[in-house]
Amino acid sequence: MSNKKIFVTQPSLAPLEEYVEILRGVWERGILTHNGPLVQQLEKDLESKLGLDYFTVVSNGTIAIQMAIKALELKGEIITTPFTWVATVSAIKWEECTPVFCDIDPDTLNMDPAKIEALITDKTVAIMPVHVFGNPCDVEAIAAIAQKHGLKVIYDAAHAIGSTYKGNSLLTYGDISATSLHATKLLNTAEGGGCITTDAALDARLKRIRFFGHDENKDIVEDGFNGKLTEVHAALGLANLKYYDEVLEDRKNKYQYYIERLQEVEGVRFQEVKGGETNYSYFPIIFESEEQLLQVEKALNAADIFPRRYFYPSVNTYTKVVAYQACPVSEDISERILCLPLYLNLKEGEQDKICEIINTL
Ligand code: T4K
Repeated sequence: MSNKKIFVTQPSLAPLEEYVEILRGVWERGILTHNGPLVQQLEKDLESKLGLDYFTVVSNGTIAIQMAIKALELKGEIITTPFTWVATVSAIKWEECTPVFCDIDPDTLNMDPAKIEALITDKTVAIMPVHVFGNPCDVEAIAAIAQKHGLKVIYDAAHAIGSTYKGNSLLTYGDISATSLHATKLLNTAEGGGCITTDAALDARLKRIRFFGHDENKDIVEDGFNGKLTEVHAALGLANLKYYDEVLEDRKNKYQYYIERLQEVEGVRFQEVKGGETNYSYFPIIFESEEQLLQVEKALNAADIFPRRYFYPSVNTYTKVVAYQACPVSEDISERILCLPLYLNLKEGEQDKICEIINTL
């Protein structure tokens, strides 16, 4: 085995020649952006591959969340999870809403639906859960609470392309799902993202917001901004999409192999997937203590293996950005969770080495 460094992830990339072949058309047309033919093709192909009504591709996953908030005209408090990447919360803040943190379920790592209602006030306008590491939230319980209180639901589905619930793409749930096509995600356009909805009028609005608020005559009819994806990025998405099934299957196998090899390790447990199917996009392990985590991390780093502490620290503790609200479960889990390397090019011998190091500590 080579001594190359092993990171938490590596982008899944189609063969370069296939990407270049798609780019040839971009060069010929000279259309680089502004809802070009490849962006439209990518949207159509994603809709049919994932069984979605409307997928509007955008320039990144953070903008997708902001666009969802804008399209639903939300102003007020948004109940979200502290166990996430900071982008969930910064998007809420950039849209001048206030994040209110709901603690998580210690097993699924998703927002605990039983804790939502106590946080609802007369200022609450929406719930924004995250399908953490692609693990489906309890979408039915969340929909019932939202309906009872007249709230919108936006899913931060940054990790969730490929996850399903009752056989449907997880992205079909909520008023809007906002996903990411970042380099580190299951399907990538280098940078990119998308807003998914089942509502045609809402989708048309999202497309206007993405493009400065223009209508088809270039009149300004919305408070829009620039959320466009370029043709060069869409080309990469189209090239990579051809390998989507292979990537998903490979991750599933590697995810299950980790479970087999690590389930006997003392003091270690895994994220619980209930009521749906994950896309196996991350492999988090939860230790008994931060001390145990640090010991494992140190041993892996010494072998040039670099897992990541997703998500650490818990976002409610970023006091330069948010007012602290206690979320003891998220704060506790954040300190003792580590995501192991998981990607298409991770070799069997490399995965064995990771498991051996963890097993022998
Ligand atoms: N909501 C949630 C729940 C999210 O997790 C995210 C993003 C968002 C919203 C916002 O979506 P975007 O606006 O990003 O589309 C990464 C990603 O930058 C970020 O997209 C992701 N979540 C977050 C969980 O992870 P870092 O700081 O860990 O990335 P970095 O550069 O350390 O990369 C991790 C490893 O991946 C590296 O060790 C090497 C490898 N890598 C990375 C890049 C960028 C490559 O091999 N090639 C690459 O091009 O944030």
